Amino acid sequence: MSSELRNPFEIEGFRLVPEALDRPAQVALAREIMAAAEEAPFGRYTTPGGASMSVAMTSLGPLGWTSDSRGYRYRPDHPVTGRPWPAMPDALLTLWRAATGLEVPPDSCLVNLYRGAARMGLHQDRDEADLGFPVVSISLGDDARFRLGGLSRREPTAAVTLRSGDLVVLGGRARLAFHGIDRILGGSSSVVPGGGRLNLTLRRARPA
Ligand code: MD3
Ligand code: FE
Repeated sequence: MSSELRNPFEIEGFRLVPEALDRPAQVALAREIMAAAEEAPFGRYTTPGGASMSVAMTSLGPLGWTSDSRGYRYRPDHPVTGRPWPAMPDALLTLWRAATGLEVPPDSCLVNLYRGAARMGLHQDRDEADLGFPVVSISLGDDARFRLGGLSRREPTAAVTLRSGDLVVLGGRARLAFHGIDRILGGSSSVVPGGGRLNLTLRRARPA
């Protein structure tokens, strides 16, 4: 029997909750994130291969995902300011608990800001110590074409549109699926101050 799936979105552990946040909650959260980014500015990281990422990133919570020429890692401080990352908003801790049913809280929220032609190539998320913990993603602002594949790069991929307020839980087999963002539909939403798309990924980076 083949391990390949006809439709990657039927992979075990992928759950999309459209409009998990209503419009007022989206606006409040987007504002809160942009305010936190005054303290921990967005930056464009460099990959170990030397390329500059088109997505601007910052983090909230005890640990933040970063990348530079020496590799990917979670660190407790902002790479430019040296200060701790801003606190994780309570609304995010509540969303994580509701979405996952877990008592163990996330220790990292990566904030991705997509403007203009920003995109994210197909990749796996495997920098976390315990890949048994799910990842929870919240989209705010402009629509995005999200691409999902299988557990190897060779497997077929398919795309869906993620809209403002949508929540995705990636657990089980989906946790190690290849995924990326093909493009943003610029100007499709006014939720993010200054325009564009924010994606928040809640993660448990360190063991419980
Ligand atoms: C599927 N972010 O930050 S979120 C990332 O919209 C990332 O900014 C994208 O991929 C974004 O690493 C996609 C949805 C998502 C997040 C984590 C996953 C999908 C995932 C982990 C495993 C499989
Ligand atoms: Fe990812």
